[in-house]
Amino acid sequence: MHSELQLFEVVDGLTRKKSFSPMVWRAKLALNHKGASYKTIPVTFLDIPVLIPKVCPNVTAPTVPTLKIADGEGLQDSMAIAEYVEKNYPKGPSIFGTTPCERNLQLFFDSYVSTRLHPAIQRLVYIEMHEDQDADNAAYFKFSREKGGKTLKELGGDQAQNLKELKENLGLIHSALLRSGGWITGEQPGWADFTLISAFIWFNSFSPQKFEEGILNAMDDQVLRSYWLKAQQLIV
Ligand SMILES: N[C@@H](CCC(=O)N[C@@H](CS)C(=O)NCC(=O)O)C(=O)O
Repeated sequence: MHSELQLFEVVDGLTRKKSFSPMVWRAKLALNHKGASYKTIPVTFLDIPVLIPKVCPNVTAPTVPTLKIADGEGLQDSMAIAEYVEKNYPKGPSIFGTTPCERNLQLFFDSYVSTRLHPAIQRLVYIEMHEDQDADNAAYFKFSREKGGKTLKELGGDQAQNLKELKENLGLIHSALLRSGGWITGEQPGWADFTLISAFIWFNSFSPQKFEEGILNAMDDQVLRSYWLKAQQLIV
């Protein structure tokens, strides 16, 4: 059963090589952590609603990540995928920790990353995400994001303010890393780390310069840079 796992991941429309979605990366880091063997299926934004239901007909409102877990059966949602590998690959280190307390704190951290870092990162990369698409995917991206009436530039807002917000919200993460001296979850990385690293991958994929300024150089020490360097071993 395990050998047929297929992970749909969204890639940029220009090179079709850059896997950038933070939610896909959460799933990939969880699969890798458990040593699960899987194949990645790169798709562009426009491929998502066409290709995923073809392979996984049970997925009616497709998004990435989707993991094909059996013939015709897809599992949607990064958290559901992580839960699936945690349960089906009992060997190796745990993703969520071994006690309800560890799990709960990691989910709290997940919420912190999703609500305190993602919005500012999203505003910082709207333009670059659009620029890195081919014409059709660029038109889709612009149309879908501008539905609410604001242009991509307006959605991006004040870039200096976004960087300021990011820095403020990184403070607690920086303190946690300083205390742990390693991963957020201690000696082994876990779900909390996967959420943080995935947000960093997304940001760095579209704007290495703003990532350098907004994350790596946000604090006066090397804590975040060392963490990012350490995370490279997981990004495969
Ligand atoms: N909660 C879901 C989020 C899934 C989701 O929204 N994925 C985005 C990419 S990060 C997507 O598929 N977007 C398709 C689109 O924008 O057309 C998860 O964690 O997997």
